[in-house]
Amino acid sequence: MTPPAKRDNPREKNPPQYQPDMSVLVHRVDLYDSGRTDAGHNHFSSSQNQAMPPQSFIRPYSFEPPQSNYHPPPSAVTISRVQSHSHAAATQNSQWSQFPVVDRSVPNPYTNPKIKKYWVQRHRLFSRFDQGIQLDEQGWYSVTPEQIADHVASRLAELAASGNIVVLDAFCGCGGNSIAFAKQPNISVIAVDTDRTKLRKAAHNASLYNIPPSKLVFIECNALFILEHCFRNGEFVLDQPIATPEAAMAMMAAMPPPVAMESCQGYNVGGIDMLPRRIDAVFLDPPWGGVDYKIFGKTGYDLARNMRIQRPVQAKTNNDNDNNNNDNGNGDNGLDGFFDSFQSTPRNKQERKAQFNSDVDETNCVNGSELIALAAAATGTRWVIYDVPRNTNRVSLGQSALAAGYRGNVKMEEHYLNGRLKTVTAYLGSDWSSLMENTSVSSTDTAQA
Ligand code: MGP
Repeated sequence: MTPPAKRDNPREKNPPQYQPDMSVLVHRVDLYDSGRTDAGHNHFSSSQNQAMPPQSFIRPYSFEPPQSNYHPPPSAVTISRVQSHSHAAATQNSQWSQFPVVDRSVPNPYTNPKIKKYWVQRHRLFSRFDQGIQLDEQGWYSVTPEQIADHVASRLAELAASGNIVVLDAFCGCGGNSIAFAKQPNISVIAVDTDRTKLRKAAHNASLYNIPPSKLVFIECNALFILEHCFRNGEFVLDQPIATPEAAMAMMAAMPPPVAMESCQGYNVGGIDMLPRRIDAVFLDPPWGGVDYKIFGKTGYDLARNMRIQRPVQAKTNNDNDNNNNDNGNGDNGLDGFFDSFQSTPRNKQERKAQFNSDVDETNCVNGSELIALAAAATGTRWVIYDVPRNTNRVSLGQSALAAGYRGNVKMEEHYLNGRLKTVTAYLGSDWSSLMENTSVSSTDTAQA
């Protein structure tokens, strides 16, 4: 396969002669509709590899409690492309070669024509789609294709190697990633979403994969409340004394109203009273702002500037809020806002950029960089797995990781399906410097100063 074109970047010719605070290690994983997996593929030639910097340029991983006044400069981050030896061998999962993964045989039943591109890929999203998978329209565009979700879940299972762990899936949606995590023998899942109808669909979908109900619990709540108030260093703290009256007031103001508990296909679906005493890892697959995320260009999506997650909107009355409330934490109050971006007449790039996240209440949200800090503080392990847009600026990821307290290195895994970049996942909270044996500095992102 032809190597991807690289922009001329002076840092490639003159690799940095210092140890950066943070190295973003970019690691390509190739997955195919045939089920072939080529994890650790490196598309740079050996001559480029000969120009690689010494391993000592990468600091080992560590974590320091974040300081509120620390704003890491772009120069604190380097980007390196890595190849893994341990996963370099191709493997084959026969399941994927058994059915047409891109399937045009059944016409798209949805009235919205934009669903078509996802509809033909429905077996990629869920191999058991034909058994009755349920998705809402938002689910169609945001669910992680099953092969990728399984791959990410297997990476977390590897991290956990010696023990059983609990992962909090903060933005569960219709359940693609939660199901993949729960398939792993050593992972249990707390699946969170603000929208109960999504949780019901996720429970239904989990039942199609025969996930034992003991491994998967569904919580209706805004994930920000859980990350900010319910867990600290992995422990449940909502019932602990609160340090200051101000913190107590903030917590009380954010406290979600009680919600009903129900059983869906044997799975418990309810409120924060069902949270466990401990979580080990946080998985983040948040709303990126709708399908327009690509307007920021190939490497232009900045986590701090472009991602907005809405905090809970309070003070709803019983009349306008029931179990099916539409505050989905996306800043779009349900599907309407999102589908405006699907259905409105095409706008020029400038207008689309200006419109991006325009319906979010800027006084009541966190950005995609702050989200990392919240998740890191909630876990004891600092394991945070973060699905970010494929055009995420890698320097912005490195800066966000530094601001959250991470030092040394993070891994940014690029998932290619049939040779085409589909999704990107960042793994924070582990030392990846061992991946650096065959490395080329390949920084093409520029800091969004
Ligand atoms: P895509 O970019 O909309 O599709 O989403 P595709 O087929 O690569 O687009 P094309 O127009 O370039 O051909 C690719 C994948 O990204 C989806 O399958 C989802 O897994 C994920 N994804 C897309 N969006 C818009 C979101 C989002 O807002 N949030 C999350 N968490 N994932 C998303």
